[in-house]
Amino acid sequence: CGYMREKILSMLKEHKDEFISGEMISNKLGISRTAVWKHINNLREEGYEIESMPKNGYKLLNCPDVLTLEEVEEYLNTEFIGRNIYYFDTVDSTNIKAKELAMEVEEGTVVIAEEQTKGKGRLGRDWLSPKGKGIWMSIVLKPQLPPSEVAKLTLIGAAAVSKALEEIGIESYIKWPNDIIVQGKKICGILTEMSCELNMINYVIMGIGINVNLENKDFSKELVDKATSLKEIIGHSVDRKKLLGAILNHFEDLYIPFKNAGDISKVINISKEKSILIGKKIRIIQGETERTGKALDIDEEGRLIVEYEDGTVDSIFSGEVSI
Ligand code: BT5
Repeated sequence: CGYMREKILSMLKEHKDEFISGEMISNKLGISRTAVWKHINNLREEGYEIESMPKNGYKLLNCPDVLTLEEVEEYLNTEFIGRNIYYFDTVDSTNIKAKELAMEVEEGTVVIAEEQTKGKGRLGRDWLSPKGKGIWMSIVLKPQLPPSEVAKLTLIGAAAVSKALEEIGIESYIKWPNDIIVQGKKICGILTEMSCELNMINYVIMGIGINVNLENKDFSKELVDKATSLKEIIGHSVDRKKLLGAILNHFEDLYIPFKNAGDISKVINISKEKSILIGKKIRIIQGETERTGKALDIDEEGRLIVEYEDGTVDSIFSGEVSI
């Protein structure tokens, strides 16, 4: 049944904006015209807009705005990132779901939800994830590398998002290590979590949240001044499928050299080029301590180089930074 649904949908997609006769579908698939008609109605219920005319048959006009593999596939040119998508309408957190699945799925599997009821930021903070308005996803990664390398993955994620935004004409900045900023406000956050042994990563869950079509009214009072969405920036809705495809494509492109040869040179270049911190006075919070200094550079390992007020220079792996 699912198989026939898929076949019919791909036939309709191949002839998008053209009529295709019910008879042709029924002959090709060896099912009755009534069965075809039932599948068409089910597809309509899923949100596919299909016109029907007694003589001409069926014509696909519009596909629903959902981030299923079926809908995103045409934008993907990856080998393994996003080739397996677990799609949910609503979950607590895609990172939590991804962790449950991680051991049994292949590397590159992506968990996506239209809505998260307990979206997570770092250090137990919340991540606002209203239904159908963002890209809330987690990528399962299994690089055969020591756990100390994992911080670099966040930089790969940030670089991939920033590059994908560039592709749709949006200039963004990376606030090392895990935020993407557009017009001074946060548009994307990344939460990287891992499971590891002493010397070996079991898996990494890279959670990426992007505010795509949220409106100002979707943000709380506290958030509205520091967060924004692509829709607010551009003034109209953005195609989530296309953007998701672009992110996954860039991600794989940057991830493969890292996974195979530990090479993140391209990522570092992007991180520096798009850095919002370099040259600025910053505050760095690491655990209980808070210090001020100036961000000087990002080194080849992805560490932020900071000059503290007393003149000492240090490079940091991770931390909470504000301008
Ligand atoms: C982050 O944490 O920026 C990581 C966010 C990761 C979210 C993704 S969505 C898919 C996956 N599944 C999850 O459950 N999480 C990941 P942090 O740097 O700690 O920033 C969190 C802070 O950002 C909050 O305390 C708020 O101030 C702010 N914030 C919350 N929701 C936001 C939103 N939608 N847009 C911008 N800022 C937000």
